[in-house]
Amino acid sequence: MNRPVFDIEHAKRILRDNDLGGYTVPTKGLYPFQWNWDAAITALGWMEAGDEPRAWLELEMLLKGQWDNGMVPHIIFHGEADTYFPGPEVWGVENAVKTSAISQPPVLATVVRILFEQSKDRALAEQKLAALLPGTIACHLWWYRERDPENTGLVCSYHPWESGMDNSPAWDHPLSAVPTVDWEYTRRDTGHVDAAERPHKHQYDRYIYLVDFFKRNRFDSDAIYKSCPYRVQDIGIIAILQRANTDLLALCQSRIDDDSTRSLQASSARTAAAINELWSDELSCFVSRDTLTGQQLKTISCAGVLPLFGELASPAQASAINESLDRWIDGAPFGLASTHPDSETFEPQRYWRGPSWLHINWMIALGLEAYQMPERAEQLKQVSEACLENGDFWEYYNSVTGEGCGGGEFSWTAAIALHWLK
Ligand code: 9YW
Repeated sequence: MNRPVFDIEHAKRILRDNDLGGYTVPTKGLYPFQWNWDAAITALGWMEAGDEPRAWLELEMLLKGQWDNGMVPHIIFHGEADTYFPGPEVWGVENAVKTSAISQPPVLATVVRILFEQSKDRALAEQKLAALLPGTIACHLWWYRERDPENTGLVCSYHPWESGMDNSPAWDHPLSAVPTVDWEYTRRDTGHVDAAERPHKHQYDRYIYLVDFFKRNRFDSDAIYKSCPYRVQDIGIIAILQRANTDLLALCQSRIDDDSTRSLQASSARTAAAINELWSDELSCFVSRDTLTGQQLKTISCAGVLPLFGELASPAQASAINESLDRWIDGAPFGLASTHPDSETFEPQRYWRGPSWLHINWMIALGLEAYQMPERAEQLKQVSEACLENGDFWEYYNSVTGEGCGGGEFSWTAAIALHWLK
């Protein structure tokens, strides 16, 4: 296939149009602020668009929202907008820069490493790396300290939004144990996008309950760890953090060697030693676990393949996963469906219950390369390109028909196309 299958200028234009002055919104209207993992992926696109200073600035703006304890929030409310719910007043965070109170998959360090390695302006790269390293280290230390206080090696998440995979079927059971919010609210998402492509009200009622719960607990880490009604060891976050930690330690080499780097090394080793607790022989895939019940969450999802990206899988686990990808891609040929197409909960158009997301496909392809499976990585590239062939950069794609879904003119889709599929 001749590359690229998409209009490069169009992809660059999306980044410019979504740029609100140093930070890029995922798409106008639906998501009018800066999101954590979107920002990292989008920085890759700015780099490919030839604007190195702008790529670095995206990450610097993200860290402007970092909390004193090291957490990088999932949303940074740099400006005001009334097209999104829940906004800063609902989250109730009183910091100078308004943010949400949870985080998102920490792909930041991996992106910093890629930018640093690709950068042509070496002086700028050294300067930006020095500026970004302390915050990035603090972010990783936060994950291990606050989200794994018992040193199990497996960090936990307090909200489906934290996973970045909001309504994945993996969260159905733990979320059903969360009470519903007791006040009325108006969703904004279904005013922008077809409700058939979004989570249901019964899920939103619980998402908002949790937002209230964090506020009621004054964002106190100990209190939330002890009493949060949703506490899941999320295989996606764990795998992405592991990869990012490897990348961060590589960047620290010959620059920083202190208690923080030694602590990060020890954390990575703990994760590698514990990961088999999240392997399911029955499903031939990694899974998440509800820490409140101790039960594995038996869903075959794209998150369960991400341990390849984190290089956490044994060779036998990697080849078992690889075998299952045959049927996975046959059943849903446009990218890697976020939920396995044979699963009862599979819905090819509904958000994280089956559509294909190009930035996830990219991470999985990198994982496949790390396990010496270049043909499969190439296949993932081709099925991702197939999504773009109608010429538009959607939030995500129906994995059975290839139809674009969710928001249009979407930053991370344009960015990952520029970075990966050009
Ligand atoms: C929401 C911005 C974000 C992504 C998440 C995705 C969605 C926001 O959009 O969440 O309100 O549901 O699930 O991964 O970062 O693109």
